[in-house]
Amino acid sequence: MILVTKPFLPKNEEYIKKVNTIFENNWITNNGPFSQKLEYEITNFLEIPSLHFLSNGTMALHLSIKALDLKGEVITSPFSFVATTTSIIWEKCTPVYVDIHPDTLCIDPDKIEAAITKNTTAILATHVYGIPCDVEKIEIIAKKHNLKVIYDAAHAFGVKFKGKSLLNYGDISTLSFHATKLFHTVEGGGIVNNLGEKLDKKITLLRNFGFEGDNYYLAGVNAKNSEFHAAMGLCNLPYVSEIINKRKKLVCKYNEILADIVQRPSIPKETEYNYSYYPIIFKTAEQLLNVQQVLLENKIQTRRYFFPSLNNLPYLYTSQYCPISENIASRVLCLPLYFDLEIEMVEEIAYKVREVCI
Ligand code: T4K
Repeated sequence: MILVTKPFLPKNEEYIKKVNTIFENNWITNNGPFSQKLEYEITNFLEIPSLHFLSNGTMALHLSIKALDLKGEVITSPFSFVATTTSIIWEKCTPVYVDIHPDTLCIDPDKIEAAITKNTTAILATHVYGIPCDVEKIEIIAKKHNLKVIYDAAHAFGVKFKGKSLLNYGDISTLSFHATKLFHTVEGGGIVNNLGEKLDKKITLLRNFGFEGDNYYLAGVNAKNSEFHAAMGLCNLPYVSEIINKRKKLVCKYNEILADIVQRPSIPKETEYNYSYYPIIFKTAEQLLNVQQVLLENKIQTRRYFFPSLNNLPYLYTSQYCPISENIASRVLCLPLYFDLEIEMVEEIAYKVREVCI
């Protein structure tokens, strides 16, 4: 079976060497030396102010909402992984969906202002597939209406926009270091805070039950990660550029074969992209289902990232209409893309897709 993705793994002995050090240190979690080193290395690698290493990308979203003390309505994208919405709901805020732009598939900034009410406190938008949201327009709107901005940047590790890390835009960006991501720590996530030291301190407390020594400052949670996870991150980080380059080659090959028959989201100018997924948009949902079935019969797994459009989740209190997102979500399919994938496999997959479509 060719899977839709496959975790990158470093050389066995590189990881074992780090595990041996963990055994020697006898320090296995709670902000140990590898966790601190990983935070330092990622901060340097991505050129960001700092990184809070967390248990996963979902906790990164939860802690961001808590840290900013958000209440009321949070404007968000209907086209994302479900965690973007569930974090808003778990934090007792109301998700208000603003439809996406049909080219980038990110929230459409020109539709945000119409959704702002007196209860709106923030915008939580996803750089879906690592494609930058229109961060400049969003910043202007947020400033005008005094809103906080969180970017769900789970897919955006290594993406640059206008020469700087995409994570440096907005008040906070959240990352996922899940096994399926191009950089991973098995399970893991991160917060990049652009609002300075005071908020950094709050996030550090929130991650660790809200206490320090004998002082209990606020109601925190356990969102720490372990030394074993950090060790995996330290092993994987040096490969990130190679991983992105390989993905780029695979994506170019897919594009070469498929460009004239399927639609693809567009990457804004001045973006250094990371090739984190390979989504294609079919003419109809029926065509998508046909292709998916044929590929499956040929032992090729694909995924409907992201379906359904989140505004249609069955547990929402109100129904909100996002026609573009609903339409795209019904027609978008991600093809296999990962470091170990051979160019010949990409050719095989892409020609199968072609066969069904024409
Ligand atoms: N925000 C956004 C925008 C996100 O996309 C995500 C997560 C989050 C927030 C939350 O971050 P985390 O809390 O997860 O850190 C996957 C991932 O679990 C999830 O991290 C990811 N986004 C989402 C888009 O996809 P599934 O349920 O599709 O994963 P799963 O287990 O079906 O894996 C996909 C394929 O990968 C498998 O068919 C085979 C392969 N695989 C997977 C694993 C775990 C392997 O070969 N080996 C493995 O160990 O959710």
